[in-house]
Amino acid sequence: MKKFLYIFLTFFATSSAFANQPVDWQLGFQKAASETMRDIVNFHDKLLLPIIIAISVFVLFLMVYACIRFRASANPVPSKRTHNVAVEVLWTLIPCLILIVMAVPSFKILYKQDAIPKADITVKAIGYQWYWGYEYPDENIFFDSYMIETKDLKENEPRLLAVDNELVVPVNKVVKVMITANDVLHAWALPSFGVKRDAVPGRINETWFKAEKVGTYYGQCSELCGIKHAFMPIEVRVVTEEEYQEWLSDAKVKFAKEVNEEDQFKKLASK
Ligand SMILES: [Cu+2]
Repeated sequence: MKKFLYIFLTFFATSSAFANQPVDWQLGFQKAASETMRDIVNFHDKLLLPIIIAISVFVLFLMVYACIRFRASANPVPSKRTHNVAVEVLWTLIPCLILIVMAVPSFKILYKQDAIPKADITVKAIGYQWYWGYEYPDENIFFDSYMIETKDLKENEPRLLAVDNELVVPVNKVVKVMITANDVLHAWALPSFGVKRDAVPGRINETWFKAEKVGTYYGQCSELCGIKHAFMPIEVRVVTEEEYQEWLSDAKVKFAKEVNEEDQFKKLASK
């Protein structure tokens, strides 16, 4: 028993250490790192799971009861009854009520997630076959984000999840994500933030998240998009405000989308 408890505890200890990415033998969701995801996890754990378990136990009980009580030896002359109005009304009404009980909090979360608060930072994620491109429209930054091949992985970099250039955002700030695609349907999904939106060519979808903890979070393209669908992961590094500003000043040089107009003008003038 002690050994079992130990294994049980280590399982939870390790899963919290690597909580922002999938782990071997994982059950349930990745650990929440935003309010939205916390709502979703609570909804699942505290409302849906008890309902599911209660229904499963009830149906199992009915089956076992019917098997024993109405077995051929105990019940040689079976009833010929085909209708029972009361039972039929009940087994229609009760499931309806259960669905309503689930629908109300579900819609609440959906609408809360749908309303984008005033954004501190806006980023644009563009799906390509088969990698992501990220743009910071207000900062003149644009870069591509490719998965790192298994043979090139460094220590601690998770296989099929680590990328060369990750999205960097500050902690505790509302990040608005505009999502689109260049070729086919993709989907930008990050389980820890409770975020998943389709990337549709010619259309911009919007979502948002506010990461509450510094760390690295992994997601994957979640819309079948072709042969390398499984190899276009999403990596988001959540950093402190100071680290973000530092990254920003480097990125503005490294990933400059277009030459600053003023510089260009000066260049032309000097010719
Ligand atoms: Cu894709």
